[in-house]
Amino acid sequence: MGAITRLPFDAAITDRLLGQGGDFGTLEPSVPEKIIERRQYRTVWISDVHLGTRGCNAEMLIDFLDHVDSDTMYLVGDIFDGWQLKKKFYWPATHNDIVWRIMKRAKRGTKIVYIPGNHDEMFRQFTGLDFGGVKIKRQAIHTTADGRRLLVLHGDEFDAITLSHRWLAHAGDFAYHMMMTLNRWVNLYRRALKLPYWSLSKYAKHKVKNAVEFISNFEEIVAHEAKTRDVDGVIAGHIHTADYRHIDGIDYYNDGDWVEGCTALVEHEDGRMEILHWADEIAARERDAAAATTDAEVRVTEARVAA
Ligand SMILES: [Mn+2]
Repeated sequence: MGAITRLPFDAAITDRLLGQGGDFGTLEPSVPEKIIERRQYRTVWISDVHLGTRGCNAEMLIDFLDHVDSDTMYLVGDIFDGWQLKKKFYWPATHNDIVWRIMKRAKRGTKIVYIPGNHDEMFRQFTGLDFGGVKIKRQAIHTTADGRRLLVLHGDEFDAITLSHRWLAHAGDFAYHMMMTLNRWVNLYRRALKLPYWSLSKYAKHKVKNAVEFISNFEEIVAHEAKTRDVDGVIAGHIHTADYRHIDGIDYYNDGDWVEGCTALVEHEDGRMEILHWADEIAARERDAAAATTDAEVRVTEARVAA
């Protein structure tokens, strides 16, 4: 009976997510928004946030959203993890805070395009609609300031080619979740020791030959597809590996993820593209702050000596 009375997960989850007062803008975030001067970019791409899972690095993304602004922002899929939410509804306040911040910047005039991925495919049924300034699309063409046309898509469209068997995808999914759990524990331990954030899977991906081959296959297949579409380049997510490669005349970009890598792709005002590793950006900011404090202490000491 349970299986029959249960709502289809699409309806159940979208109702629970969208039904929280129906308007995230009226709720106040649990982590107050930092009102500071932000770095301004022409465009920002983020994907693979996996809201609704313990793996999501919400604190790091909140910090990113409070320090960076853009004219346009693309959410390149797997923003929510419907697969995990279906198993167990996990939704901490910080995950709400991210939705709140995205809706808030839409209200403030940032053009936001949301391209659902495979983990948030329940939003694909809303393709063509606009939720409070967030436009839902299946894919998009972005024109850079220097006139390049870039195809933006999540990238799971190519799973059938990159993974020949479905069970392999699930085995990969299991191994991935094991690795993410380990990654979380390693970093809780590192944080206790005041060591900087370290990505286990980033390390593993560079060590494991199969993973390297898989990533490189994906990149080539996506670039090849872009070439048939008569564009200058392509921007994807999905494989949680931020990268830029020039493949067969095509600019391939991947904006990475906010589970372990914590990366975003940004376009500067002149069309120059850059991958931001947010853990490194936080570390640099903290180093600068520490240096400023030391400088101030030195000045105080010098002043005392002078007096
Ligand atoms: Mn995906």
